[in-house]
Amino acid sequence: MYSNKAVQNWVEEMAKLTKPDNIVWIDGSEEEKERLEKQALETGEIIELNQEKLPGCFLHRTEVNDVARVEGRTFICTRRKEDAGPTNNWMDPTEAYEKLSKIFDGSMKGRTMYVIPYLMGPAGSPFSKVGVEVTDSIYVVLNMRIMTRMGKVAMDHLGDSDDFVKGLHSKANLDPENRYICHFPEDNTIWSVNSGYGGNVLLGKKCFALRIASYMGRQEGWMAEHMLILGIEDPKGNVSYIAAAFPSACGKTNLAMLIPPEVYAKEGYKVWTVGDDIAWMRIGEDGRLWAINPEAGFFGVAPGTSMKSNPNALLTTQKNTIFTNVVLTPENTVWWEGMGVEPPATGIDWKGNPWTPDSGEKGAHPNSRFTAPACQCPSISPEWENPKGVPISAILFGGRRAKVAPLVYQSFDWEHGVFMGATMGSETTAAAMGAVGVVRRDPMAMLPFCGYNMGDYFAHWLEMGKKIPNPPKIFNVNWFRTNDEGKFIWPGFGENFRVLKWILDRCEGKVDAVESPIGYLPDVNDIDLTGIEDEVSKETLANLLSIDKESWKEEINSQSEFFAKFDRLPAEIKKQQEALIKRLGI
Ligand code: O2Y
Ligand code: MN
Repeated sequence: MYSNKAVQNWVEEMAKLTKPDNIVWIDGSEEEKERLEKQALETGEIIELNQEKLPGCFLHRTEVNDVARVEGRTFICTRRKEDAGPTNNWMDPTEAYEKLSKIFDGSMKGRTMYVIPYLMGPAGSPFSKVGVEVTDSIYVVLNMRIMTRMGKVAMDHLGDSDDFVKGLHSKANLDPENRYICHFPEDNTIWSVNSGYGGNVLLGKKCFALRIASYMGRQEGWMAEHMLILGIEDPKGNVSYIAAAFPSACGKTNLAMLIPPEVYAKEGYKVWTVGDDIAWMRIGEDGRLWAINPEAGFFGVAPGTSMKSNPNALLTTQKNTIFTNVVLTPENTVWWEGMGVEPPATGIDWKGNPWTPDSGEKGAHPNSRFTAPACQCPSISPEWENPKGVPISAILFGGRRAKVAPLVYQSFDWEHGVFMGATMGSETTAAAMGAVGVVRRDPMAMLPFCGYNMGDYFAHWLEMGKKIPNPPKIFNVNWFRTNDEGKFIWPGFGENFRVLKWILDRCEGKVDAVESPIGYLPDVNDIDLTGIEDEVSKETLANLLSIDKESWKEEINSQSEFFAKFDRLPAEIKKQQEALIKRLGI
């Protein structure tokens, strides 16, 4: 047990409610990890994988109805409904505490309560913040050990302060009808019940580092964003950093771990990964925006991860990794669709049933995951744990747009950039997600993760712009333009480096741009196509950079429809849209 009285009192209160048989205080030691792994192996909660091929790796399977974040059951519980805003589910905090207390009452009977102190951000960083999660799941403890700095290090950071985020989690009986992920930003509190999966239960990630932290950031004058952070080193050894927001399923982890094309690698360019999902950003003494990755690991989606799509991610998962809902092969290794290797002739699927590749069923769940330590990533930046963070030169927004958005364009200024972020959207690809090609608006990729009214969130972005003396430049990128046959025109993956290079050249004032109604576009000669001329001709590039007025007309109507539901839309956002309409002459 730790000596912090505020933590002790709160844990006592949570134990009174959930009534566990015993309480284990997590210290984060190696000995503790081994003990917990042994217990989880005995209960079958985790399965040991082939320790020669995958040392320190385990497999976990969730309930079949508990395989993803549940946005419909995720609530922001502010005293006033309007403070949660039109894009969040809202519940009155008194009602939520009452309702959930009934579900939590005795939910840990016969179980152990684990008390996990954890630090979001590097030890000793002024950016970093402490959370304490109590949970009845060893799987959660073992994942939090990878995703956060867990145990004594967090309590040392907290000292005798009561400034920590209180997270209560219980699997209860995994009843999907009584599954709730409730956030109380006004109380620094998260209550999550009846799930055992990922984003619903690893409370440091989406719940704290985005929903609660975005609320904190607005109060305290900083930003918690759904952004990867990467560094690009030039042949002289100078490193510039980019933060980028994309909705889920747009290749954020791939971009964060990108390998430059051979022509650039030969010249000495390198890409460094600082983070793949979340950025906390503050104004530094030098007037620039500085960012840290508050996490310590990657909770990456497994299907589609291969030595071709993302070698760095795959190599990160070769040891000390927990795999969730993937195929177990006869040699006790793992497999998933899109891994780029032949499937095993037989295996056990994510549901725990015998499986063969010709069964007609997917072996791994499409949202199956790996939880892997960031420090194992071959491209991890030497600066990734720098307590000062890294200075951000450019912010990127993007999504999947078949026609409307060009490959890349730059905003005219910060306010225009905020408008670009506010109008971000992605077109649906899989029939399972509803109609194909429908735009899902996802401002700054924060729609499911903003802990307060999204209109106020836009206002916060605009306010930050006034306070940052030397702000990052803002860009929009789109890797997903398609031709008339529906095929992607831009090769993507490592080739995206060519676009990043133009972006950094713009930041450094090394290259001119073409002014267009939507922003600054590259001249067709300024995106280097050396080595891919066969795939992307100058003409193709010109097509990738073209603007189709009819598509923009539709786009603006769709933006207006989305904005219509906002009760607190800053006037500046409407003003930006009107200016765009005027520039387009539509
Ligand atoms: O479904 C989940 O619980 C995971 S979702 C996720 C995981 C890692 C990083 N990003 C996301 C996301 O949905 O943005
Ligand atoms: Mn994410």
